[in-house]
Amino acid sequence: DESELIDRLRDEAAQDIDPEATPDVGIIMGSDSDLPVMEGAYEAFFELGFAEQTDFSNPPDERFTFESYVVSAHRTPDLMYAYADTAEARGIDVIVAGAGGKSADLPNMTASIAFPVPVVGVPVQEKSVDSVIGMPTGAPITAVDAGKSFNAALSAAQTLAREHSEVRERLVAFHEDQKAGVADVSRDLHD
Ligand code: RP5
Repeated sequence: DESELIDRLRDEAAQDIDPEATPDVGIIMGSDSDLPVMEGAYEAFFELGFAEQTDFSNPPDERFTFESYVVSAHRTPDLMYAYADTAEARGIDVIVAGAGGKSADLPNMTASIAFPVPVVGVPVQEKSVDSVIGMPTGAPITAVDAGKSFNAALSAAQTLAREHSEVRERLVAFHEDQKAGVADVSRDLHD
């Protein structure tokens, strides 16, 4: 339940774990009903060779990993606070946070609490955009357009790529593949 999860996050934050053994990215979303939209983030990370890591004590073979949780700003505000507050100590380098509705506060509140860990916000619907991006000066968030969780993951990977050349190489390969795909379609149109 919520308090067990909060205790686990606090416990993990207090452990002296090699950051290479902890998830690099945290994907969080306000409700499991956000999952169909947030699937794009998982898809992008898998495409870049990331694995999902559910357990600190049992890291997968892949070097780069993400974790994911449902965290609601309004139903579980204590969990939201604990997740954001422990992110840096738990070795999370960047957070992808999605929320929907008109009060899509998970990304923006997480960005404020987790600072300086960067947050890429995903407005799950069009009506969520203002809530995700409308931050006051001094409280930054980076955000993608409504529903563009795939891009949010790419953006998060770009942040990691500044420090990890392996992630950079994977992004460059992705970009090249994408260019080739567009060029192929273009040629087909003329055939
Ligand atoms: C938001 O409320 C969530 O991010 C979700 O998009 C929306 C509706 O949640 P459910 O009522 O479907 O759980 O906080």
